[in-house]
Amino acid sequence: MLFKSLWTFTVLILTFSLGFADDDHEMEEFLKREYSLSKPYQGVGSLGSSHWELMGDAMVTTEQVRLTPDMQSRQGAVWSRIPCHLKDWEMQVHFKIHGQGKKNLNGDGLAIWYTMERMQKGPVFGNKDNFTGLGVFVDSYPNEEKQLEAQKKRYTPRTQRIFPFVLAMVGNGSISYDHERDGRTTELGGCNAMVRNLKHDTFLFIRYVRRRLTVMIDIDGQHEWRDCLDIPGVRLPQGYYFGASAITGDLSDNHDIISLKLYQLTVLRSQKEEQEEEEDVITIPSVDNLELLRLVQTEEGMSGISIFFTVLFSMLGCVFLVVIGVVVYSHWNESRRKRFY
Ligand SMILES: *[C@@H]1O[C@H](CO)[C@@H](O)[C@H](O)[C@H]1NC(C)=O
Ligand SMILES: *[C@@H]1O[C@H](CO)[C@@H](O)[C@H](O)[C@H]1NC(C)=O
Ligand SMILES: [Ca+2]
Repeated sequence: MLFKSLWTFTVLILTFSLGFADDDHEMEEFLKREYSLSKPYQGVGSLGSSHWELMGDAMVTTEQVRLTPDMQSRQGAVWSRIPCHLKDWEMQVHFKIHGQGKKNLNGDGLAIWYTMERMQKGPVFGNKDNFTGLGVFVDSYPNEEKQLEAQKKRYTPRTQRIFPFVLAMVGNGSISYDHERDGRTTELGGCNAMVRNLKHDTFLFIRYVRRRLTVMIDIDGQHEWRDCLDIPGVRLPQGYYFGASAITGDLSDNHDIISLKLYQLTVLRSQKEEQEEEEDVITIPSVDNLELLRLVQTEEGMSGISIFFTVLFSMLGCVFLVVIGVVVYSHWNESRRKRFY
């Protein structure tokens, strides 16, 4: 009996450590040049030769691909010409958002795409609405939170956002991005990211492995990735296009892409997993348990760390109260005794 439970325990431990090893070590990366965009941007924007195509107001210089200049009512994009059939991948985006406008007098932001459609203008950071696939947005203007009244009614300080805000959304061709609410109604998750007018380099990292979407940012100039969102059960078909786009309105900014680096990840899969994925081919993008995800985000809204600290401080508070109680009681006891004698 003891032996049996020990055995189970060992198997459990092994499974766990293998699981972690699998995530951290047994994954190899290969830079895929055909899906990457980097200096000196050879042939980008010219007909035929390059893997990347420009659209709208986007321009190539020696230093960057400028999606929009710091001028009103512009939109631009750069799109890969080749559909991507990789199962697991990682995109490292080196970008820069900068302009003359003071804080919150700039806009509107940029987006990184993995979508069925390409080269279409539109209101969603310079891409069409009702897109099909994944969009990761760096939204630099708080459209909704500018309407102070609406904000006070809807949100407690905890659920208010600070802009620029990074947000991910999966569209299936009939889901509209609500610009006036900064995409709140369709978001999968996000984080704030003070990325504007910085001297150091800023990066965004999008990883898609085993149907798990992870977004991280490196914006403090420390060469450290900070978690932004991490969601399992994100179903994205193969054969979509990578792209980047940006838009300005009444307010503007320079939205620059310095590089897009796409890595193929080779992940070991068990035969069972392989088989399951072969039988369950994804044709329309979707996210598993979306309702549950929303519920957890809106109702709970507390991260593990904040729960930990809440519990910790509550306990410290109790201890403190007990100590105070004991001190007061003994004091009172003593003075009572004094009165007796
Ligand atoms: C797209 O998603 C919406 C909302 O989840 C759903 O109502 C709709 O049926 C989906 N459309 C397709 C084509 O799957
Ligand atoms: C997007 O989809 C919604 C819902 O299906 C529809 O009402 C709207 O007209 C569509 N918008 C565009 C621009 O296609
Ligand atoms: Ca916005």
